Amino acid sequence: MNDSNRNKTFSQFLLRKSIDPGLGGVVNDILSACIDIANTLSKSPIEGLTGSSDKSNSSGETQKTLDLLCNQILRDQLRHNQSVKHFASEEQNNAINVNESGAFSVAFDPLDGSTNIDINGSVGTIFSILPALSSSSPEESFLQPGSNQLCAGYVIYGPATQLVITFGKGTYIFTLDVEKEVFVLTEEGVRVPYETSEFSINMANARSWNKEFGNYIDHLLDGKCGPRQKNYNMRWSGAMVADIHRVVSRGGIFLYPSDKRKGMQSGKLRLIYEANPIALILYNCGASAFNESNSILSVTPSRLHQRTPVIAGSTKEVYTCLNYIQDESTERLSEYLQASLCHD
Ligand code: FDP
Repeated sequence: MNDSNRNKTFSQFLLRKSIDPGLGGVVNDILSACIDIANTLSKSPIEGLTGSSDKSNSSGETQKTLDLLCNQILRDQLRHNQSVKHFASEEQNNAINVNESGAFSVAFDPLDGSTNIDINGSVGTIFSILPALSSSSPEESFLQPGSNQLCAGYVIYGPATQLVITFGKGTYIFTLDVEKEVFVLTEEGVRVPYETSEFSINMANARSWNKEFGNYIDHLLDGKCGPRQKNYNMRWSGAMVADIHRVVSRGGIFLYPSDKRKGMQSGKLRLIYEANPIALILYNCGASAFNESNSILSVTPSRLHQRTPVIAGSTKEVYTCLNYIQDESTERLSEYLQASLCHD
């Protein structure tokens, strides 16, 4: 990284890149909320904030106490920002009107991977900023394809708190200086390697996958002895932000496909709050993000809480996976190649 840019604060970065001040102000407010969230998370076991609440979200998932608290922190911060027209959260049923003359619609997942909270694992906040539409309902403003996003980012709360962000040209990583409470630039021009030998999936769902997708994973597991002719490593943290951050940092493929379980026919992850912002970040570092047939960013959502399959990461591996899903002949190829014995 160019030394003159290292440790530039986020505010200095906004000025240097001539980011629209209204848009920059919205991101600054999101980041203030994220600093609050980081502080809240670090004290949560002391203050008895871990564990589940007695509430559930619109998808019927039980909400953690911290899901609700982090949602409230973001709401409180954004509702005073004059540039925000609406916001929508994974943790709320409906989109909220903020300021009629605002220019932006902000969607967020306040605490992604919150099941990791109880094990002190990494979690994150994901956000997406769209141009606000002057439409009849706040919800309609969010029903735009992800390619319309003006800015997308996530903050990962791990050993360091980091912001990964794109304004549609390149992806940047900032690290929170906890003493000064500012994010400083620690990496620019982030690139995800084109090829990988690492995949990320919840293998416990294998029995529910469709046949073609199962073949793809089988061939990764076959390693050098199978048609892919190389060994793969697997990692799954259980928080999308953490698994995607690995992909951003060193390449890989992240997979949450559709499967045959009840309610999972369209996958598990949310298009507007999770998949779209992650997809914009990945595309801006040379990686790819698809549902099982199209680029995620090309999909126009029809519902606020719409789910989507996600196949994202190192481009060559993403395309290979799509070839399997869309072509049953790989099974025959596998049988043929398996006939020749191979050992590590
Ligand atoms: P969580 O439910 O803990 O918020 O957003 C959904 C998500 O986590 C992702 O962060 C994560 O990748 C996925 O669900 C994990 O799902 P499984 O428990 O089915 O593996």
